[in-house]
Amino acid sequence: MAKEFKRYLVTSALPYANGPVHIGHLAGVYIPSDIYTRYLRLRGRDVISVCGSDEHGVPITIKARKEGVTPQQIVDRYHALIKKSFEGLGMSFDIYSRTSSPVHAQTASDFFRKLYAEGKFIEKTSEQYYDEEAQQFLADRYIVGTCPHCQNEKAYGDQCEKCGSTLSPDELIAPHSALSGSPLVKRETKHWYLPLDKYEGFLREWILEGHKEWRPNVYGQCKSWLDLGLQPRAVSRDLDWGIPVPVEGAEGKVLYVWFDAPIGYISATKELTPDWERYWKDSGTKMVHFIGKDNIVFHCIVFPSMLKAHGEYILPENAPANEFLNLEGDKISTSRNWAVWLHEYLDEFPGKEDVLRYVLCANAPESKDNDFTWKDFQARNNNELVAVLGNFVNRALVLTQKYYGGEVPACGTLTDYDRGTLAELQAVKATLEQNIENYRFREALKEAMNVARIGNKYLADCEPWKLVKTDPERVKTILNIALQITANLSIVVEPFMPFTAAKLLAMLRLEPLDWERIGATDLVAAGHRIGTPELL
Ligand code: B3M
Ligand code: ZN
Repeated sequence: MAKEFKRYLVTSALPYANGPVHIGHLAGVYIPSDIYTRYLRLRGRDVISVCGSDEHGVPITIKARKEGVTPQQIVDRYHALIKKSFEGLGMSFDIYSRTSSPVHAQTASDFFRKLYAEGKFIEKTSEQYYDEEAQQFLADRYIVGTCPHCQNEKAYGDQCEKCGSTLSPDELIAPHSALSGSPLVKRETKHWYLPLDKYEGFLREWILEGHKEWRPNVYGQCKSWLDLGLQPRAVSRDLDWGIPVPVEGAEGKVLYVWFDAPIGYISATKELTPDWERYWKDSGTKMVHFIGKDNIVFHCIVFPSMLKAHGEYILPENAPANEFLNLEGDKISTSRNWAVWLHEYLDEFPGKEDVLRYVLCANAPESKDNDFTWKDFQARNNNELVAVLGNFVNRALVLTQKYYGGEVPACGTLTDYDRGTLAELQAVKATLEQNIENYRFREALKEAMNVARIGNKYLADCEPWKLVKTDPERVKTILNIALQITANLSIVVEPFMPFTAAKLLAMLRLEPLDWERIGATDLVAAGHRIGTPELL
């Protein structure tokens, strides 16, 4: 029997504030998260959804240096852009915060201090590359040299973008500083490490035994990390941008971005509600992380080890990570500007938010990488949204307008065909709920759209526009049923296409309907006057 939960805590990966959000982020993380959260709200569950900008890390300092501005200016620009574009797409987080906030600095520092005070870290001094001219230690990305594999002279200390090899600075030929160009020297530096190896036993038990229900791609990745054996992981960096390490002798050192960022979920919850501890510390909470596959190790291995080390927090119940979405057959890349940026889509396709939400859910890379093409976008819009959903709703409303001046006709005696149609409608709710509860959002969307398919078929089979001459009484029943199906649509599409749900309710002139009413055939009362139909 699945464990009963009192409340839900939905987290979505904090987008780096060094660029806009693109369709890969949406398909991978944010649309699934919003569907799940909206569904839980419709069912009246106690749910909060937290997100925010991830504003630390080396890529932000690199972008700032390239543009000759400060990291704060970079994160201010992109935090605002991301927040606005999420709102534009109907992302319904309860809070969209940011990790440069004071509450987060305090929360992350307290978290570090507790682990430090309880001796959970290893302190280790090691030699790191140092730029004497720039007077600073160099993160791998700040080291350039010739790639030993493909002779690319602009290879970085962590990877060569030309041949894709993962590198370490020692492998580079003639390594030098990307800051000043000066040759590298090594200098001693102290860092703090989380001994992940000490948590292997706990992780094996918690994941491999306790969460066999996790998605195969997530479970499999955790298993291979554990089978490879975990190493201590540095939780601090020699950087001037980030949260200062809050202990003596740590001048010029900040918390490693992947140590501080997940704690951003906690600080965002603190900013959202004084009741935050009920969500984070009570075992009655179901916490679900929505992430992309490149974040699995941080959300299923590192962050749970941090939470375990801290001792006061719950652990995630699931992390249904999606695979990657490609664009026109090529990997989406911010640096190569190969992406469909959300803010540009919203500018160029006003009023089409739900088309993007629909296509990205229908094509979501839930179990394998998938491809986004504009051809497919257009095909799905025309053949599914317009031809099925739009066509059905338009006929139901226009015919009601035309035959009854917009007044809902009374439903007469049902035929067997009507009863068969309504039985199909009643079967949707359970399947829809099952798919959403199990994070199968593509299947769930198909089920929601099935209501439109049922309606479309019903009208096409009954042909009220022909019958109206010979059997006007029968047509009243047909249109009454068509309007009940339209009202059902306004409920089932809400998690996926909230803008369309609102339009349907406006055209029917109804208040939002309760999720539990899915399948009902008395949602629109006879005599009720509907509004003017508009094309969806
Ligand atoms: N900032 C986003 C990424 O890896 C990263 C997620 C943090 S979630 C705590 O794309
Ligand atoms: Zn190379």
